[in-house]
Amino acid sequence: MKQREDIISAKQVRIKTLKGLLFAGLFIAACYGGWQWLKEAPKEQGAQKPYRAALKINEAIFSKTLDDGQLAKTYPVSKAAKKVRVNGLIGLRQDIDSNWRLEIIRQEGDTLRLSMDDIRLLPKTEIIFDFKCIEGWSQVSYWGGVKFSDLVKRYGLDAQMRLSYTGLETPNKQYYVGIDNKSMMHPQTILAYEMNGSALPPRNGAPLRLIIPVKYGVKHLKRIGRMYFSNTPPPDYWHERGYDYFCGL
Ligand SMILES: Nc1nc2c(c(=O)[nH]1)N[C@H]1C(S)=C(S)[C@@H](COP(=O)(O)O)O[C@H]1N2
Ligand SMILES: [Mo]
Repeated sequence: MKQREDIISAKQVRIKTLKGLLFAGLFIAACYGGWQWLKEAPKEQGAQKPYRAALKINEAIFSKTLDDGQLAKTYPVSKAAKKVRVNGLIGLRQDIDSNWRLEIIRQEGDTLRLSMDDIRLLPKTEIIFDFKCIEGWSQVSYWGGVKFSDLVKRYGLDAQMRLSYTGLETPNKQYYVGIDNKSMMHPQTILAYEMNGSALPPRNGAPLRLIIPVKYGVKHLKRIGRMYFSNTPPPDYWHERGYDYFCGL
């Protein structure tokens, strides 16, 4: 009898070991399969669909926080960097056209063309905030210009703002971004023509650049040439290279 019990338990041990191996095998196969699935999942706007889905969840959460009318933190002038970094010169490598105008495409075939003199007629706003680049640096900087929402009011762009997005591009179209209109209409979003109280230097985006403190640096397009409006997300340079579209803070 004793002997028989020993045989049974030895058998059970063998079965247990086999079961263990089987589960380990299945687990490894499942991990490998899951990884393959992620790797080969169809791409959506530059990222595998499952990753893009995760980014979309982020976007949903962060656009909610914006709903509270949240303002970016501001600083006293004394905290502003005297030497402002220059980062990203895509679309800025040619001379500024002396005939530059801000082109606002109200709709196809209807373009508003504003000179810097037209833009300076609007009330001037200043902001000092912590400018954050997605590459990991940040710097308190000081900008002056016009609130985008003031320009919308002055030129009656309400119908355009009822669409979901604004597209902005450099005059040569080499750099371009798309921005949700809720962020465009944020009270701290400005079209800037001054930095540290002086004329905006060419490499920081003269004659006119976007300053949008609720977004990472990538969206602060320098040397705006054209703006247009749509319900579908406009093409976005860094989004096409895998970055989050919303880029909210
Ligand atoms: N036209 C244009 N605008 C641009 C870029 C660019 O390469 N070209 N780079 C962006 C990035 S990634 C950052 S961090 C900021 C940097 O602004 P700054 O050079 O004034 O510091 O500009 C943004 N706007
Ligand atoms: Mo950046």
